[in-house]
Amino acid sequence: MKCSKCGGIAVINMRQHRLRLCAEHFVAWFVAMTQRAIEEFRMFTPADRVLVAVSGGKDSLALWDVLLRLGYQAEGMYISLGIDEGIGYSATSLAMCHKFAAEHHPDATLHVVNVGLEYGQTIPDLTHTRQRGRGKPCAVCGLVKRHIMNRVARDGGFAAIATGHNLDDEVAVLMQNTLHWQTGYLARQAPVLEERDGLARKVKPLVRLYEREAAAYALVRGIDYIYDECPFAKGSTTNFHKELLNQLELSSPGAKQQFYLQFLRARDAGTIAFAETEPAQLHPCQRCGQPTTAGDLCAFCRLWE
Ligand code: Q46
Ligand code: ZN
Ligand code: ZN
Repeated sequence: MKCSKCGGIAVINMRQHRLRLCAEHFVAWFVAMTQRAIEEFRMFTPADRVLVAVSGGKDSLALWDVLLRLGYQAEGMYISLGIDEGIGYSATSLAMCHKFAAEHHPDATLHVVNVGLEYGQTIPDLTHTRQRGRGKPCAVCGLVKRHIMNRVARDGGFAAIATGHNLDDEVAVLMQNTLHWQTGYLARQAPVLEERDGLARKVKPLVRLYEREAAAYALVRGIDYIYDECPFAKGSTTNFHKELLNQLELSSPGAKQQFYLQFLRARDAGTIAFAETEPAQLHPCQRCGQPTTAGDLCAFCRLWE
């Protein structure tokens, strides 16, 4: 297999782009595709400070690497959830973030928030007290992560929070929203969520890239990452939809990309329209000051009551 650009040995064949690239040209292509999304969706500029949510996985570490290589002011943020499940998930993923910074960008800043140490209970502890250990901890976990990310972004004066969501993630959500005709979500699903009433701006610079491309990027750049996903992600609907979409992609290369990008184009051009539900009114929580739709206390503060 030869590189479409230089004739050297190709390390990846991207059928949806009819492109085979060698290691050097693939890295340049991946960085350029990220930059293209940042500009196309007006995510941020070199003058902005960006907080990158890193999990120790391939997507978020690849994103942090690309942003730093592009010269953006990108600081990492890791939230330690205290999940072990026999594989030391949180400990290993934090170690991967430190290792990445030390090996690739020793001058980079990594903010670490340890939920257990800072608030007295880990995510599994909270699930135990709140749900008597029943069900998955994902609802509590999502709430805690959103709160902490928003707090760090706001206190640190960051222009945006960048997450490593790739095209596979976004297209799986799109499929889920379409299958259930969640029109409110379909009206809002986007690579950029604007700042609103104290909720930090959120951006997804890898939206043009497939998951396998992020994995290939990490491999070619020698980025070590945690291969296991969070043990609680197993069997999720998102993973099931990702598998279905991969089968579709196999027989029809580019299907995932088309589904997502054409949805964005058609919606933004007004060809398809979804009635946007009026966003709920937000007011500051009396304890932490973060925006909430609930009563005096936000859902996060009520967790610890
Ligand atoms: S929500 Fe659930 Fe994730 Fe939290 S408990 Fe793990 S799978 S990490 S994205
Ligand atoms: Zn080449
Ligand atoms: Zn609060």
